[in-house]
Amino acid sequence: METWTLSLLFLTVLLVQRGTCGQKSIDPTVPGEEGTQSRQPGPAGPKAGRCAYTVVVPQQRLTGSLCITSRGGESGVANSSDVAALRGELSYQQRQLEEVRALVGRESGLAQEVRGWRGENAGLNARIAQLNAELLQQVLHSGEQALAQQRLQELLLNATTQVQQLTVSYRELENNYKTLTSAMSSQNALINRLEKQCQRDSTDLPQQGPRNESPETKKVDSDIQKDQSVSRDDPAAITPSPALKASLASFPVTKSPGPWRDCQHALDSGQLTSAIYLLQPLRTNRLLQAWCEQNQAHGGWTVIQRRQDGSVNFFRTWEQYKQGFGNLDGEYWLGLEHLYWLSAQAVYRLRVVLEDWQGRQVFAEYDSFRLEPESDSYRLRIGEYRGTAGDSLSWHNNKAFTTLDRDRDGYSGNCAHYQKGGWWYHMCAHSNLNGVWYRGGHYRSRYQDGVYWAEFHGGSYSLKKVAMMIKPT
Ligand SMILES: [Ca+2]
Repeated sequence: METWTLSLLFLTVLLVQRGTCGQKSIDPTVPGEEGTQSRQPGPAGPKAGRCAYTVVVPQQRLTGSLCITSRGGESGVANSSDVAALRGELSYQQRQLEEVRALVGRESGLAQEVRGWRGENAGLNARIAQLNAELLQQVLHSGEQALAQQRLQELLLNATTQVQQLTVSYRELENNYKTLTSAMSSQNALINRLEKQCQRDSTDLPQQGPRNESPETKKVDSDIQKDQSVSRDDPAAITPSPALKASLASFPVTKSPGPWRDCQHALDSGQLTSAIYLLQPLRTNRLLQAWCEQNQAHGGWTVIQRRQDGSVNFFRTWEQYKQGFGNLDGEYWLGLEHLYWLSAQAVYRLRVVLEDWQGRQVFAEYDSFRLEPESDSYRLRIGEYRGTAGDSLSWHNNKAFTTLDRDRDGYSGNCAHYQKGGWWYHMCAHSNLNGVWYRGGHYRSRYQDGVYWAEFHGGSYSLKKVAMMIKPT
């Protein structure tokens, strides 16, 4: 642009000079930024005083160099017409120059504007670069977030899988438990049938005085308490037939005539020996056998529960807890139904006798004891405590009985499952005398399932000997 401007100025100067030598005009508007002008040396001799100009324009506009030659009048003296023509030409050139100057002014304005735009452009470029950097950072950040989310999803997936596996395991356990319960029930039924068969066989035998029975026979005879009872629905049971009486009397350890209302009744009738006695509560047709404790604490105690060597499993079903189980001269449970009828015939008190592994004996007595009927889940009703063991049963007062197959406790699960017994569980137990008999006192178990009385050595100490007995007040 500047070169073009200078070229135009130079041309103007030349034209002004030409005014003095009577040159012909050339077209100064011929475009071409690169165009050059050169003054050719004038001819010598007679042609001196005349001017000749050569204007070279870019070849891309014109083909080849353009040489314009103008000669003055033949006479070599400028006349007035030539001067007028030159003046006209000069004024024309001046106008052209003004236009060019205006153009130059506009061009410089445009150049400034362009420079301004360039500056703005640089600012915009910097801003775009900054935005790019921010965008990149955000992309990277969002990538990290996506990774974290993916990790969370994986964790969630793992947890879900574990829960599903646990559910499957739990269902398997449940099925196994049902199978075991079913097997236990069927075995129990089989034992009942065998014992009934045994009873019938012994009834059919002629009475020939004391039999020389094997220890196994003796054990079976005294094993399951329920087989010593007779259903009220059986008409023959209202008055025991001589044959039945004979069969019951044939138990070697049951030497007293009976039946007695309870052990106090037997004691009052002169039965002073602690042994198994035949009992029949008032207003019932039930005949049952129980161990009578006639020496301890003034005697007359009907033993309803006993633990002493872990020989009997107390993790039993409702039906078994209802009817009773175990060995009358060893560990046994008298049966909730028997307990109900016994405790319904008078006001009874309960005595719990405990012995630890160092031989220390303590007791807990409750001045009243009775059970509600089965329709109320043999709910426990006990009175005031007194004794040396501490009171670990009042917390269970007014609670229903719970077994592994009948949950009547106040806990969301079944306490019998954890405590491994049947009891008047609350949430769950301060006493668990039907739990697992562990040898040696302190035991290790996942659950608090030992034979314990919390007020005496706590819940993680399994007692050596335990007995529950009742007696009318
Ligand atoms: Ca429960």
